[in-house]
Amino acid sequence: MTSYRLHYFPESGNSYKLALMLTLCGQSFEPVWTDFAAGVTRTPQWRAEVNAMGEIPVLEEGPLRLTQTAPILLRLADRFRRYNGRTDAERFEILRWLFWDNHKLTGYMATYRYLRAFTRSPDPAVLAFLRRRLDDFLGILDDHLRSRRFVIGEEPTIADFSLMAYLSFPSHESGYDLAATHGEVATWLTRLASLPGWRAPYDLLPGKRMPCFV
Ligand SMILES: N[C@@H](CCC(=O)N[C@@H](CS)C(=O)NCC(=O)O)C(=O)O
Repeated sequence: MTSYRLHYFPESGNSYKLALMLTLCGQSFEPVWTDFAAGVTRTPQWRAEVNAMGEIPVLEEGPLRLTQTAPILLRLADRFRRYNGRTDAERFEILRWLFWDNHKLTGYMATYRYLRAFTRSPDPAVLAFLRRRLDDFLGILDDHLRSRRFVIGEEPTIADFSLMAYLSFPSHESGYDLAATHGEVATWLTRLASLPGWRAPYDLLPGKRMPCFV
């Protein structure tokens, strides 16, 4: 049986993507809490020993140290034969949405939420810029979900787990009331939260939290 260790911090939606996927695949993992707020991931030592890209999460799989959630999700989906799509066309769609999520939805939401909730006095102009972009991205996802139960179609895949991660944290952190503004996204999140074994982010990612200013 493979042993997993996940380097994470509780507010990290990227860590949640992996924690949720492992959990839904029936795998346990050892949580390795990392003091992101104190700048541990910026230290030369951490970059030399844990992740040269300076990012959380890092997943240790036995002797391997893996980074970047998209290829890790693909690897886990292959290994456990779950949430991977059934056809080449579906797998192409999964890749398409994983790339879009990393560049657009997660990329902007992670930055926006972090600045808004976990820094003391964020620049209002920066927040306004990021929010305008996010309004557009959430609208795109909302339109896409109008005619589908899940992102790729009728069954959940790793594309759902990637896209949903940052939207699954308490709404006061992002300031988005999705039920009011993006009803299809809100319904899809409820559908995913009812998958057997689903757990909320702060349930799966325990430990000391950062001060939240909102
Ligand atoms: N594309 C990466 C994104 C990882 C990422 O940006 N992680 C954040 C924390 S959730 C981070 O470590 N940021 C540090 C930085 O941007 O300097 C992935 O999917 O793993």
